[in-house]
Amino acid sequence: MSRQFIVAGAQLGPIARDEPRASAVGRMCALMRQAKNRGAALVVFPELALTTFFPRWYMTDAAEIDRWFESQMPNADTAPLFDLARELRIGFHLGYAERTPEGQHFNTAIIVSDTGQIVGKYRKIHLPGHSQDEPWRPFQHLEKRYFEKGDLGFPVFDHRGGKLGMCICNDRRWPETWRVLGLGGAELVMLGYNTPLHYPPAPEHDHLQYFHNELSIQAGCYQNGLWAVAVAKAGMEEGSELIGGSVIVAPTGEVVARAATNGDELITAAVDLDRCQEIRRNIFNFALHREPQDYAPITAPKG
Ligand code: CDV
Repeated sequence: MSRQFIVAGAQLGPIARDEPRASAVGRMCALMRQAKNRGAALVVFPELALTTFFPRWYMTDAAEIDRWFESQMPNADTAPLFDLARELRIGFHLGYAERTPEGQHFNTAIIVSDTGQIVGKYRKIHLPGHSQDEPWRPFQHLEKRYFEKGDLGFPVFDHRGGKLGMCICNDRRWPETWRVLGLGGAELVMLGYNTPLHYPPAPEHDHLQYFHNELSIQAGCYQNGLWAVAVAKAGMEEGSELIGGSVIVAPTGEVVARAATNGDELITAAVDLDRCQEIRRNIFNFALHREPQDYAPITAPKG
């Protein structure tokens, strides 16, 4: 299979609190068709792409909380995406809230092949925010309340002739995420995000949100010699402005595609997985130049 293909990032504009999943899936199917028309082999959707970003509300009722989660994948609401992928022969990446048969809750992303099979799964490890209601905030960020820390590590999947990895939103800010994926051999990392423009604990950094987004992704790509497709849910969603700025970044750290709007928008780029070697054979040749014996504090217990 060719290691050169077109990849698409399908940024979504806001999803209203009462917008049915079928509507969000309809918007995603339209973007998937656009991606196919542009020759893409793989299309990346954002974090928690099926609903509004529900962790912005404090909830106590288990049934009310579970309504935001998917107990099966695919299910009746998401089947059209899987069917269309099969029809168009295009793979996709999807972020969603997962409820396991054992009742665990994760912020999850999957890779689906162009035959509609789930070929990879990742559960978010770096969960930002807080777990109790904090009424001083203009909106909540309760990921620590609604999700458990992911239990799958940072797996890398052999797919499309390459090695594909995933991370989710806050994960992208942590160099450890990228390094572990890089050490696993990842050549293309897919990630979705919901990043509010306003960060209540440090509002003095609000104007840096787009900068910090690109800084983190570009550094992760360059320092590990891999591609990334980073895709936002963007725009004014239920009173919270989410940044856009979806990007596709090359192993050199260069941005090769960037969204121009805060709505539903497709970005595409031609990816050559062999270009990872430009970095991995040279400045970041891990086998030659890493010095892990001096990195012990990185994996020491926190605190
Ligand atoms: N969904 C997220 O993980 N959002 C965080 C915000 C809360 C800082 C992010 O890192 O973008």
